[in-house]
Amino acid sequence: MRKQMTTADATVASLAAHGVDAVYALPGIQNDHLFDALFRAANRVRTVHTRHEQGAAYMALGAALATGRPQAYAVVPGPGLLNSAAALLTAYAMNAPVLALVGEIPAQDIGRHLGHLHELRDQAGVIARLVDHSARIGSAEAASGLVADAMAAMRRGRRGPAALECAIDVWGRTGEVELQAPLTPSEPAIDEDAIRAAAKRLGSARNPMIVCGGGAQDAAPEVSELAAMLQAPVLGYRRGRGLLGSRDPLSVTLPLAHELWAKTDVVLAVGTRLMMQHRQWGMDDDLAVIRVDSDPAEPARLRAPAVALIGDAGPILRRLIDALPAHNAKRPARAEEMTRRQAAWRQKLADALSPQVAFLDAIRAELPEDGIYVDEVTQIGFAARLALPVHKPRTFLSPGYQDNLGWGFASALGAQHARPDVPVLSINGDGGFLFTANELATAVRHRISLTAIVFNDGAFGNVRRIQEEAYGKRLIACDLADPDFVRFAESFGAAAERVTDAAALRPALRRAFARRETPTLIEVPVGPMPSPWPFIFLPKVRGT
Ligand SMILES: Cc1ncc(C[n+]2csc(CCOP(=O)(O)OP(=O)(O)O)c2C)c(N)n1
Ligand SMILES: [Mg+2]
Repeated sequence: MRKQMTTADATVASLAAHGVDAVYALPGIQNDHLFDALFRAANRVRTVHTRHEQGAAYMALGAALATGRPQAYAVVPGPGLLNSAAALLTAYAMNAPVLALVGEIPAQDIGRHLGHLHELRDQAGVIARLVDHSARIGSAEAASGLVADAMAAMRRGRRGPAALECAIDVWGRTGEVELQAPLTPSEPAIDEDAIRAAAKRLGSARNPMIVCGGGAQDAAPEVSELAAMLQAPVLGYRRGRGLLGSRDPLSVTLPLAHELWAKTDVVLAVGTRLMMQHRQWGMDDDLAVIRVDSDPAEPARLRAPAVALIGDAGPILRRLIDALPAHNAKRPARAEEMTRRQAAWRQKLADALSPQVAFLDAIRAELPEDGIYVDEVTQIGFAARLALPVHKPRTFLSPGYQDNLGWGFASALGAQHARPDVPVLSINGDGGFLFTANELATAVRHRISLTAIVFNDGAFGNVRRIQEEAYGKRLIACDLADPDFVRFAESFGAAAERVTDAAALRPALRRAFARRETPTLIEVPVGPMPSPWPFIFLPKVRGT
């Protein structure tokens, strides 16, 4: 049914039709018509305004990661877009479905270099370097189809963000609009020969291993079934954590997987680049690699695998589960062995990484199993990647290979906004927290009950330790003048307290998780912490 409406109204109606129920945004004149449309659609799409564009984009990212559903943010062109760019880059690295709605100067002046407000030379070209799918909306009639295309692109092949630009005058133009229904992205047909080849390799393996990355997030039941059939340990590091819950004896953390690597004869790599294994642990011809990836270009990037299966992990693993019994050898149950090995590593890490592991134990004891932990580039974060038990998919959000300091607090805010039904915990260093601490105002304004811990060592501690160890203790650019974090948070209207050890952190977390509609900041003063890096940058154990 055709209807007279503006480009902005058509865009917002299409977003709503795709299940987008929030737009994280920071307004400005180029997008005034868009906000007018958002005002009219307020009963279907909530507009969450932030204090900086990076906050808006990180909130959309956090919401996308926590829900697995597409999310959107809106910013003005030029500085607005560039302020959001680190988050968009991170969404790309994390294959997260984040749609950027970006304003533009008047349509007829694009490319004429007149110097309009917020003009960015070749903005479309800049955007095209940041995302795989982008377009400029040119009319009301085109808007809905372009939203549907962008939504489909974010769910097709290698997942990731997309962007739509629209000029200031085009947002307000009207036309006869036919709303485009959501498209179903086509999946490549499953390669049955490759399934058989993979089933044969896995079936005859003596020491198989499964490695999961972010691309396996929606295939947790299949991973767990395959692990049991193969008695294969499952490694999820960072973005693959929680796919096989940490209580399962076959769920192993990074150092234990490394310990098992030299003897592994077949590895099933699901939605992971397998970067550490290729570049650090080593590969050789005695190890058959089976790759499952939605990006056809990915499996052979580092080394041609024995078998590549291209497409969505869930259906591919389901086919593998069907095909495996015909080829599967009998293997001894490995639960006892893995439990023993994992316990040994737990002790080793607890001894070596103190006080980090004690803080993580306190966090795990209080954060419910379906609560969401949001990682940061900080000492407790590095240790969490190795030692925090994770029980469910999408409950451990870690920023992928960008590892960008300061992503955490605003992303966690988006996660908590999109999942008000579970507690979300953001951990931060004093350095990273001040990247987006201004969004405390957003948390208070929109009544988002996020809990954030700031581990305060008065330093870019990671940088300081590297300088101490590798540069003869000469220190530059790593000491920090910090605010009083408790008074700082309270001045925004947030709840805040300071605790000095892991025992006191537990009741503080309990109080925080019980709060509704009020954010909490917990400051934990800490000293320098032992290095996690010997447990992360692990040596080569096979190949040349
Ligand atoms: C965007 C970005 N800039 C710089 C860095 C480099 N970097 C890594 S850790 C770190 C210091 C972190 O300090 P803090 O947040 O206080 O954590 P701490 O190491 O003290 O626990 C820096 C500057 C980075 N990872 N990302
Ligand atoms: Mg610090």
